[in-house]
Amino acid sequence: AGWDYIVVGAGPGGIIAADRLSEAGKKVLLLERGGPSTAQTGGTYTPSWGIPTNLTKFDIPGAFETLFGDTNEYWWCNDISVWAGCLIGGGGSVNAGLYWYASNSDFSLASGWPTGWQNHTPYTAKVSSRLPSTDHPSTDGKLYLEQSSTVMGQLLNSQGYSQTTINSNPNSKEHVYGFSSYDYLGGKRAGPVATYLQTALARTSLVTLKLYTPVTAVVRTGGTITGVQTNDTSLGPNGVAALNPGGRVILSAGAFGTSRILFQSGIGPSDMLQIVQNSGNAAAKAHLPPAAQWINLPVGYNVSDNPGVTLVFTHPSIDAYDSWANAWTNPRPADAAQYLKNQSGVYADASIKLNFWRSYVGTDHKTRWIQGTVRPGGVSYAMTNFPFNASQVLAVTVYLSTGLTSRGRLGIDNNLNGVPLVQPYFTDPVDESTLVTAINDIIASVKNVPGLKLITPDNTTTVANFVRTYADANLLSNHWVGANKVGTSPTSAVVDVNTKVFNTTNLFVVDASIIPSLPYGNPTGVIMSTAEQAVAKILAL
Ligand code: 6FA
Repeated sequence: AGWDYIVVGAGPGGIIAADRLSEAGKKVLLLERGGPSTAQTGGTYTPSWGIPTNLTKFDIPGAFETLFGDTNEYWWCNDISVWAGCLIGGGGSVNAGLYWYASNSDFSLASGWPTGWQNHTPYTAKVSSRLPSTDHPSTDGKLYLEQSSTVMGQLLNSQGYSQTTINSNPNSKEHVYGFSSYDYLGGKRAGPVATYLQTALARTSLVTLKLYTPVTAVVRTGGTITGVQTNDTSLGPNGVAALNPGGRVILSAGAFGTSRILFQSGIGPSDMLQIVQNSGNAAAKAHLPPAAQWINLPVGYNVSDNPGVTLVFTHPSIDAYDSWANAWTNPRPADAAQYLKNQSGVYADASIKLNFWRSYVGTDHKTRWIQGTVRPGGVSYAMTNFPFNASQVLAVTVYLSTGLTSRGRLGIDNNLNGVPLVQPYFTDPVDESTLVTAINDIIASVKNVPGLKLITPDNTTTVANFVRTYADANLLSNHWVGANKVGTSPTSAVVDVNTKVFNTTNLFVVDASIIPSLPYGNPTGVIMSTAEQAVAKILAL
């Protein structure tokens, strides 16, 4: 028996697709290359201090910073050169969990969406009803470790910002700040894994989830897909999982993962397909269709990611929490005990406490938004010749978001690893100058907050030089969008308005890569709304 739908990748996009398709009575195979994440999914990576506990590294919000720099980081994709999650939930299981409901601007024509996508409200409402956000994640309703919010709130007030509950007003991002909004429930990471995936898996006669099952390519005759190539012969001869007649494949393997599957399926720019053809990977080579069947589309172009530059300060009121260095291996006993008892306290929250937004008009007269995030700690961002007290450090990362004009390109290298080919940061110098202006504005207000000291950048550099020399690896924010963007023409887009790959009959993409440009904030809220709307369009075809 075959499948009505094969969904490749169990990240935010793929999970929502699998749930809504099975809700509509479709038989769905959900293929995920990684393994379990949270305890609910069978994950077992618990801290030594949690005895006995079923709270894993992926469940505990306060463990977020410790995902970087652990001894065996099996959760990161080992064949993508930037951070990407390869486990159930994808990036949603390893990210900070910052979660912003979509705004009208996020789906506007000006943001590059084609006509037909602007009425996002019902889909955004579906997401928020399945997964409400919280800006008070601790189960006792209190905020913890909020000194950095107080300090930066003072600075922002002096610049005419006002405080708001961000997700109560998704459309207002002008001179506002508010507490971080997260996709946590009950003091634990939730995301689509805790909600949509559970309803999908409850439809046992319709949904099959296979873990540790990487898809290398789709199997196709011309533009018609008949199945997908896996490593699992229990799914079909030679590991090919077959579609039912009229069936469809949905790629939800993330920006780098989906693009690679397309290249290995003979879909994309010829330079990428030639890398597959000439590769030492015999299986990938063997599954690549002959050149006469290649489909030329701009897969991997048009990518953006928020460039972020981190300023480091000290203030006597701050508890830097050892910059989270001991949060996994050697926690403060009272905080660990409190969290284990009822998922309250410091550990019920990730490091980022406050977020702020405003717009700038650049020298090209275009409007760009900046988002700022505020966290206690962040000593690793300090590059300074000033002496400072590490236990009083706070870090403010300033990102460019909606309206940024730089674009890069992603692809594969000769080992078929996913890589940025052209970094998406500051290819337009006005992006850079706008970010410099925004940072200068923040720095100009440091004097308004008694006791606040800027340590990075220090007095050996100018802000402009600091930003210009900031390493790409540090500008990176892991919010890749646009590689398979939605549009109306195969010369400039990869999927059509129904998210179908151009020049195919039954291949779709539903993940971050179809989003044409960056939303106001961290993208998962917009990715989930996009997935809801995409599935509705696909089912209506
Ligand atoms: N986004 C937010 O909204 N808030 C945040 O706080 C935030 N922080 C981070 C962050 O701290 C890090 C370190 C990273 C990496 C990302 C962050 N993001 C944040 C971005 C957000 O997580 C991503 O934008 C979002 O997860 C993208 O969702 P997608 O559905 O497009 O794709 P994923 O990469 O999440 O999932 C792809 C899945 O496919 C994975 O489970 C992967 O294992 C699987 N897969 C890949 N290739 C496959 C293959 N060939 N076969 C089968 N499965 C495959």
